[in-house]
Amino acid sequence: MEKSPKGLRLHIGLFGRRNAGKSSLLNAMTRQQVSIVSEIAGTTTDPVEKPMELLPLGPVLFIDTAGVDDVGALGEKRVQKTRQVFDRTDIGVIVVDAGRWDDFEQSIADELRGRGIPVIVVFNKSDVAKPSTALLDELHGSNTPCVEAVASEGRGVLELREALVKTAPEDFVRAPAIVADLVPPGEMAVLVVPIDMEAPKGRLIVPQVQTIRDLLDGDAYCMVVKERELRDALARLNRPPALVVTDSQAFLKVSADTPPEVKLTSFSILFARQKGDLCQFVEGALAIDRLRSGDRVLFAEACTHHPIGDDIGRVKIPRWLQQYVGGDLHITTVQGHDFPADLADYRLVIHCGACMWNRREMLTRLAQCRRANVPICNYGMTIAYTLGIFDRALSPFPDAMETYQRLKDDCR
Ligand SMILES: Nc1nc2c(ncn2[C@@H]2O[C@H](COP(=O)(O)OP(=O)(O)OP(=O)(O)O)[C@@H](O)[C@H]2O)c(=O)[nH]1
Ligand code: SF4
Ligand SMILES: [Mg+2]
Repeated sequence: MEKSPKGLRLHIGLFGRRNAGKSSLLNAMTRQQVSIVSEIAGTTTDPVEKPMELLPLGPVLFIDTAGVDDVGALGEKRVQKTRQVFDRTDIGVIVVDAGRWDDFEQSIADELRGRGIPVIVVFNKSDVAKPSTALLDELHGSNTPCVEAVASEGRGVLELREALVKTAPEDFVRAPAIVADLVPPGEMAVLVVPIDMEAPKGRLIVPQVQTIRDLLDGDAYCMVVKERELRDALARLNRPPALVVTDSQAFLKVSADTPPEVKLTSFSILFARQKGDLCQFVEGALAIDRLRSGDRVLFAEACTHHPIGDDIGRVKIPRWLQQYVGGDLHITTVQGHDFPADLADYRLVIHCGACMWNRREMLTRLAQCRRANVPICNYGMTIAYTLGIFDRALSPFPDAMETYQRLKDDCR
């Protein structure tokens, strides 16, 4: 969990006056007693660093600082140390004590902004007092994300996580490879591309093209076949490919035609990893087992294409899912950037591969689902799960496999 070098971590500085609840917020975010909390102002004297994996963002480093409203000789040293934290902060979180925003908070905000560091304001102790509307309006006016929290009770943690995902500089939301890390240089991947009614005329679709490009960038190579020719094509190779990637719709046939020792996954799962968080989708897949007839399921597609015939998101997956559940589900479909603000009614969200989106948008949706406590899965993983080939489809991804095994064991 703490394998990433410190330099690659997103550094999140927690600033604010003494006793505002900075240490309480850090403990709530990490769900550990990392930093000492007390009612005595000035408890934290030196910056406290805590590396953690903040899903879905990745490795981060929280830096809890001493309250910088300190005065006096000792205070000055603390102020100095805290100010040094500005130098290594990628995102500054200003923790506000019960709505109190004075020159002091304003000066931290100015300093951070002056350095080009994005700012998030956490209005802590919102059980005691809330910020004024005028202040909120002003902060919204300057596009500063604001979060209400009661850190001592863990409230506001998910909202802060979401704000961090939205605010993180682009470099930190940079996507992992599509496939190049799974196929070493000089090795081959076989891509299975059905040419059916849904295939556009005269070209391949974006995920297929991007996968080919990523393999070439990684000095690997590939063979592209339709599912009918796969068995014959594999038989011609004098050594097995490093990976087979199929369109999800051909999963069953491709799984049957690919020798068990060859790793197999789908384009949709590759993109689920690149755009989002496979482990959260694994949790979502396991939620399929808890679905009951009549439950509401939200299907979300990033593109606004017109569905045709046996459309994957409109017809096929709903059919497989209902067969698996053994009853009718109440299915709603949304497209494009429309996504319900209130997800509470849904038992599961099933998302397309989001290949046309940037990672940040997908991560924001994942954070939204997590906050609403609604599981989310994606098309490819739902198909693999309902068809009973989930283990196989996850075999190239050890982290996701581990999450799957752990959650399965927890369910027992
Ligand atoms: N009512 C209420 N109390 C809180 C909340 N968050 C923290 N506290 C309490 O406020 C006090 C100070 O919390 P800390 O987390 O130590 O504050 P800090 O900002 O780290 O303080 P220094 O390290 O002294 O700068 C403790 O008694 C906490 O239990 C909250 O949301 N509501
Ligand atoms: S973004 Fe979604 S709907 Fe659009 S092509 Fe990719 S997977 Fe399909
Ligand atoms: Mg503290």
